[in-house]
Amino acid sequence: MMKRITALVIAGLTAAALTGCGSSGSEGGGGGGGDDAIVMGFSQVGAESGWRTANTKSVQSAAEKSKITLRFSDAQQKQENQIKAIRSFVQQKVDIIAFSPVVESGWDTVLKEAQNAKIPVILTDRAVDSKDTTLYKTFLGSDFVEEGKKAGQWLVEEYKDAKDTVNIVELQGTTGSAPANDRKAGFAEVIGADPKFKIVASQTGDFTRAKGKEVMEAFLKSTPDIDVLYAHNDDMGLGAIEAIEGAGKVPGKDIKIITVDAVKDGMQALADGKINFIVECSPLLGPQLMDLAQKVLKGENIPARVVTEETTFDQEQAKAALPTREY
Ligand code: GYE
Repeated sequence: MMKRITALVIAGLTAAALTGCGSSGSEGGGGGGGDDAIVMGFSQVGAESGWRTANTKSVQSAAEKSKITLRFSDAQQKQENQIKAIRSFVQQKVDIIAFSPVVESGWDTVLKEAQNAKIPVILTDRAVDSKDTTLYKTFLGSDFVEEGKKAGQWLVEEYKDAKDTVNIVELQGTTGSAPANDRKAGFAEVIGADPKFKIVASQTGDFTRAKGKEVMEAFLKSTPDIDVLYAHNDDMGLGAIEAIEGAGKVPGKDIKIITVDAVKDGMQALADGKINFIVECSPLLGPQLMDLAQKVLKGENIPARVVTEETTFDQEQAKAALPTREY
């Protein structure tokens, strides 16, 4: 029975459906216990990008390898769905909850409920802004401010001899999400040192290709001289490339493009000369997450913050890396 439910849940049932199959899976319930009986409730943001798809796969396959029973719930980019899923995991008495918070704010109440039920929580990929850091055991994921800084540093170097103003448009990630807030801040800090860099338009593209295209089309109409596009992820950059080509301009030449993630499609566009620089953000968090979960449930100490290691790619580096790229 348990196996069948897990398979169904992995197949993508929503939080509401998850509530429905609530109390039937109690094999590892009751908090803690031996490794082989661990049940993890995992609330994913959605399936908005190539990054997210790779992240979901990584979490699912790592759970399987570690013999952790995963109850997977897709929130379709909605915080209310994540809150429902977490409540449902609490009701089901899972051993541990992991989730990737779609936005930073508004989690205290539900996290307190998990804490009261003595179910430990691990934040993966994205952070929350709760003042009470005892509400979660650790935060595993990238340093998004650093990613924004790396994007800015490339730009400063690329235009170091330029005298004229450099007009930049920015496609932000999901409004209120940690990666959108931090990638914006890190980038702004670095380019802010030189007044020739001007962000002439900045809007959310919600981390999706379709929205990236739509917003870039609007930018191209409203802003005549765009030199650079900074997109908070590859998918929005890829959507924007379609808009740029549609407007009769050459992406990577007429408009230089910087993105974040380095998923396969992004790396291909970089190798093809349509993107100029990508800051890597690794979605392969699954193995570390399972390892941390096992340690927490054994009562071992774990660091309060686990930062993912990542690099950057220019066009030549992308050509070299593509054949062995995992995602
Ligand atoms: O960069 C983007 C995704 O939270 C790091 O979410 C993640 C971001 C990633 O949709 O592509």
